[in-house]
Amino acid sequence: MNCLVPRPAKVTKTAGGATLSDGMVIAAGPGCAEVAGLLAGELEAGAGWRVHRAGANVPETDGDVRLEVDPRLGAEAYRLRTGRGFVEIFGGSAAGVFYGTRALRQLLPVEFFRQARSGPAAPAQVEGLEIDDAPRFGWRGVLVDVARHYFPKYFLLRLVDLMSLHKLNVLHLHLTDDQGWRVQIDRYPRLVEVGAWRRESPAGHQREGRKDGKPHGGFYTKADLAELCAYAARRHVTVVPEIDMPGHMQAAIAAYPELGNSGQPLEVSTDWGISEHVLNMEESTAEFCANVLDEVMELFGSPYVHIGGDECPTAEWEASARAHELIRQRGLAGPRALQGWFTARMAAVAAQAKKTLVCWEEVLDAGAPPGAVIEPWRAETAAGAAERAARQGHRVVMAPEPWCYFDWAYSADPAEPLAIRPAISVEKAYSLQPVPPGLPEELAGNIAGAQCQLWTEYVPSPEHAEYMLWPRACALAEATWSGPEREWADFQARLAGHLERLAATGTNYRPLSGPNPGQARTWQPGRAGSMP
Ligand code: TNX
Repeated sequence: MNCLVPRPAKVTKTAGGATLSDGMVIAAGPGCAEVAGLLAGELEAGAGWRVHRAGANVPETDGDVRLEVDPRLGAEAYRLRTGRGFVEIFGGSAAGVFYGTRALRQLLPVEFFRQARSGPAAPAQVEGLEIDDAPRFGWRGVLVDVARHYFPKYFLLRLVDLMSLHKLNVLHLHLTDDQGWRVQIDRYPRLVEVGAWRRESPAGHQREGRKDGKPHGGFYTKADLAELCAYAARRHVTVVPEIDMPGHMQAAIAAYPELGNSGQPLEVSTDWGISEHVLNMEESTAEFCANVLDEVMELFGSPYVHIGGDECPTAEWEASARAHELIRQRGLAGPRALQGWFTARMAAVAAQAKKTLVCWEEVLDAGAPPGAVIEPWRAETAAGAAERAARQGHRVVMAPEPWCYFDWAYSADPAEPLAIRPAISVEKAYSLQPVPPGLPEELAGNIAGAQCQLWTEYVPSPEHAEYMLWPRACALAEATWSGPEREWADFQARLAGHLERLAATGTNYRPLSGPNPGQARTWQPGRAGSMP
C-alpha cells in the first residue's frame, strides 16, 4: 500500500515499474530545472546517490526521472507514471511538476527522508502506478503566530519543507501582536528596538495570573524575511505577511505612544488575551500604518497582504472625546465605523501596490473593502460570515476554530502539554469541510480554501510547535487538497506509514496514541497549569 498524503485524486496500478539507483539521471524539460535541482539534492542527500541532470533531449532510459510541463494540465495538477521502467512526471506548471516530485518522494524508501547517509543506498523499486492528481482548493494554508512567541528562522525554513511535502502552499505569518513586533521596518526602527521585546510572559495558563519573570523576544531582519520568501517560492509556498491592525497593536504603541489613545506610555503586553489598547484613528496613525504596509508589501513578493482586523475593542474610542470628534468630522455612524474607515484606508494602500487584501471576518461588520479575501474563524459565526462574505463577492479562506485551531490541545487527557483549551483530535481536523455545510451551492466557488492556525500563546518552542502542527496539518493538507470524501480508517492507515517519514526528518510530531513521555506536560517544569 502506498502512503501518499494528501490522497491523490486517482491512482491506478499498472504493470511494470521503475528502479532508481546510484548514477540515475533527472531529465528536465523547459521550466523544470529548478524542481529537478531540488529533487536531485534530496536524493543525493537521502539516498547517497550521484544524480545527474540533463535536458529533456536525452533518450528515455530505464531508471531515469523525466520532468515535463504540460500546459494542458491545470497549473497545480500533475500526472506521474512509473510503469515503463522510468518515472515520468508531467505538471501543468513548475508547481504541478513539483507536486509530482513530492508524491515520488513518498513512494521511495523512508530512509531517503534523512539528510545524509554513509555510502549509496541500494536501488529503489517503484511499483507500476499512474497518478492523476490536482488540488481541490488553491489556498492550503498554515498560519504561524511568531508574535506571541518568537521562533528562530530555521524553524520557519523547515516548516516550509514540511508544508511543501504535504502540498500546502500558503504560509500566513502573523508578524505582530500586543505581545511582540517581529518585522524590521526601516522607517520606524523602534518597532523592533522596543516592540520586539517583552519583560515577561504568563507562566501556566493566563487565568492563573502567574508570570515567569523572563524576558522574551526577537525579530526578523528584512534579509531574513527575503531569504524565507525566496526559499518558500522555490517550494511553491507563498508567504503572506500579516500586520494585525487596528487592535492587537500594543507592541507598536509601546514603541510609538503617539499611535495610542491615552498618550500614556505602555509596555509590550505581558498578558495573553485581547488588549483594550488599540490604535487611535488619527490621519497621522493611518499614515504610519500605510508606511509600514508599503515596506512590508515591498519585502514580501506575495500578491496578498493581511491587515488582520480581528478583535478590536472600541472601549478606548468610546471614551475618547477626540475619537468622537473624528467620527463627527468624517460623518461616521459610531465608534465601530472608525475601524471601517481605517480598513478602507489600508485597502487603498494595498490597491496602490496591486496587492490583494486579506482580513479576518470581523471587518465585515464595518464594511469589508471590495475584492478583499475574508477569513472566517469564530466557531459560532464562521459559516455565517463565509456566506455573508461570499454573497458580497469576496473570496473566502476558511479558518474555523473547531477544526483549524491547532493551538488547542489534541485531547482533554491531562498528559497533553498545556494548551489554550481542549481539544481538536487528528480525526476532528481531518473532518474539516472547507465548504461550510449548508452554504448555498452557487456560493461554493467563492471558497478559496482553508488554513490551520498555530497561535502560540501556549507554544513557546519549535519542538512544541511541531508537536501541535503534525500530524494535524497532514489532515488539513488532505482536507484542502483532496476531494470531499473522508475515510478516516483509510487516512489513518496511510498516516501510519507517512509518520515514519516524518520521523526520519526528525519532526517532533505527536504519535496517534498520545504524547510520548518527553512531550507530556508532566515533563514541562513551570507549565503545570490546567486547561479550562
Ligand atoms: C483568536 S483568530 C485570535 C488570536 C488568538 C486565538 C487563540 C484571531 C483572528 N484572533 O489572537 O491567539 O484566538 O486561540
